[in-house]
Amino acid sequence: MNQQIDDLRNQAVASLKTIASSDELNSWRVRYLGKKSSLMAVLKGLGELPAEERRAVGGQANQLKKELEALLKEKEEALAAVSNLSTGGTDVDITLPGRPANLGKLHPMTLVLHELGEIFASMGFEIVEGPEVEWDYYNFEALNIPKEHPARDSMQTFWVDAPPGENGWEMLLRTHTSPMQIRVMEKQKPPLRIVVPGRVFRYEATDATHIPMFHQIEGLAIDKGITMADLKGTLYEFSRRFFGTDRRVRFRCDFFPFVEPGVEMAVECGVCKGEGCRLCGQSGWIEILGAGMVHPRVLEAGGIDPDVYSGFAFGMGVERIPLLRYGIDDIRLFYSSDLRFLRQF
Ligand code: YSA
Repeated sequence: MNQQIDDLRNQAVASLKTIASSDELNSWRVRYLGKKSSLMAVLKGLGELPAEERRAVGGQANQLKKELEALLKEKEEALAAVSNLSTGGTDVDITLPGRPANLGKLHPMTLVLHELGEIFASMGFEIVEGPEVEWDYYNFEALNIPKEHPARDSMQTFWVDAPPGENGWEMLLRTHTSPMQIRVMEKQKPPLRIVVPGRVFRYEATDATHIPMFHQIEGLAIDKGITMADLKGTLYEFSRRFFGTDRRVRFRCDFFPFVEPGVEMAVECGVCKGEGCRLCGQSGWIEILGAGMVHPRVLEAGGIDPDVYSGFAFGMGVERIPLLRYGIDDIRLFYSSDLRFLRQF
């Protein structure tokens, strides 16, 4: 019986496809759904079947009836639309060209991340990614920021209410991409050259250059004999390739517990060209990254001997890079979902 109903369905569906007039459609209706149709005969004969077969066949036949009724309605509407058109009706003009589908494109941050990845990959850096939800050990402790260290205040974070990990570690949303320095050192031994792009989170107020969720790209190079000159050379080369040769770059001393010595790098403001404006806080410069020579304690935490190896690291704020290149005066525009802004990239 199952096969018989399946065959009936295939036959009905195939013949419906060839129908082009309401007369033909009416004959089709009588043939497949009318009182004397095979389907009605099956439904009427259900009472004579054994109970277990009755349920299966009844279900299948009723489902087919519903399906054919729905197909009939659809076809009726399609034929009515065509007839409307041919008789001068205005409901549907099937000759009109379709509306073009809206095509999405990559978000400006994704484009910038791709470009940064390409620049660093061409300098021999491998691209790796890490978890956005971290243990405080990797985010702070292994980076030479013990509990109660004042440096933790500069990165207020979002703690996750979860059971503690190994050695009572607490869970948090990572405040920077630097925890990946340790994770990579634990797995790979020098020579090492990696960049880590990704999202980071900070519990802080927003303004034209600060948002609570932003992207960073971390860089780490470890080998025998790496010096500050390698760090500066790499970052100058990045700036030349991304911003062009005429954009000034400034290095100043800075403090991060996980480097010694530490620096910050700033780039001449793209909006005021160094004159001073709202975006750069009238200074003419925008800080884009922190960097330095990896602290011996951090190398040790990653299982690398600081007497043999040295390394440099940097952490760049990715949103600030297109601000500088295109002269955008507010970082919040990237996440405002304003298509007038996003379509420009
Ligand atoms: C320093 C030394 C290293 O060896 C490696 C990395 C670092 C950087 C360190 N992990 C760090 O996060 N430093 S930072 O707090 O100064 O942030 C780095 C960059 O992120 C800043 O220069 C800035 O460009 C960007 N940034 C910071 N807070 C931000 C932000 N961008 C947008 N919104 C915020 N709230």
